[in-house]
Amino acid sequence: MSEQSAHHSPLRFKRLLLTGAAGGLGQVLRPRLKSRCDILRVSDIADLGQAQAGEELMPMPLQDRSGMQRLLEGVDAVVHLGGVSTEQPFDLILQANILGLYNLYEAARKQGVRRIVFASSNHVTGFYRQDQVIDATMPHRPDGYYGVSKAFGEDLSRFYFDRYGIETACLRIGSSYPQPKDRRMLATWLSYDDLERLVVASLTTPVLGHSIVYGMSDNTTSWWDNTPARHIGFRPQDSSEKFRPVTEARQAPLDRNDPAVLYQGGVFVRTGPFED
Ligand code: 15L
Repeated sequence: MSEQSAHHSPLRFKRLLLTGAAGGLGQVLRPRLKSRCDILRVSDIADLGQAQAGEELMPMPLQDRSGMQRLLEGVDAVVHLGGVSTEQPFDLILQANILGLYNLYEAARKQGVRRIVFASSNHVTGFYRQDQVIDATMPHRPDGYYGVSKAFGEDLSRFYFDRYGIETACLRIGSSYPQPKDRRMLATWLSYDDLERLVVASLTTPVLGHSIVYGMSDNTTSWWDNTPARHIGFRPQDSSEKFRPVTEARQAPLDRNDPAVLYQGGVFVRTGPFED
């Protein structure tokens, strides 16, 4: 198969690793990724349930450095959703998202894994305002320790690409749920089908390099310009617009002095404090 024709085909991997497989988006992607590979290795520290056909269960804390080496052994590519996914005290984030990410990339380097799809987050740029349209070339403005840890992940993965050629797609996922939960999510919503499209495009595009892409559906209101990531070939097919009437009716009028209304990160910009 030529590199060109591989671009949009349902490329089959021998073994894919999905971390965070028991989490919200891990549960969504687990069956969908299984159809793209012979063996899906699934990992988490939470309960993974029964192994389905073609699955290998390998629970592993991201902090376990030697365990992470075993986790990445024999793997063709990784979809890394593992770690802390909300704002939390720094020490929790440090273990999973900073030390854990270092362990993952060191394991990838030593085990010869050449491509990683990393669940970054829109909270890397959460302190841009909701009246700004930004793209991935603009400076980070994290809205908490969680956003800072994802910014670290984007830089760490760039370093592993520049020095070792390990390709990474940093997915700055917006809000991936069955439907938007509030007005903010009319801009940030990513449908599950578009999430799958984004992950599959990131896994299969012939030349990924180190790329940063916002994970959002084709929403009418949008704060993010994905032009710098067009080479990935992600073309969202869904839109939050059909949920606008019900979403707006459910929510009280917005208080424009509320930082959660002003800034793209929403309530994340005023979560905490966790220090005394
Ligand atoms: C995230 O990064 C979180 O993982 C998720 O729980 C959502 O809150 C999302 O961002 C969001 O910004 O809506």
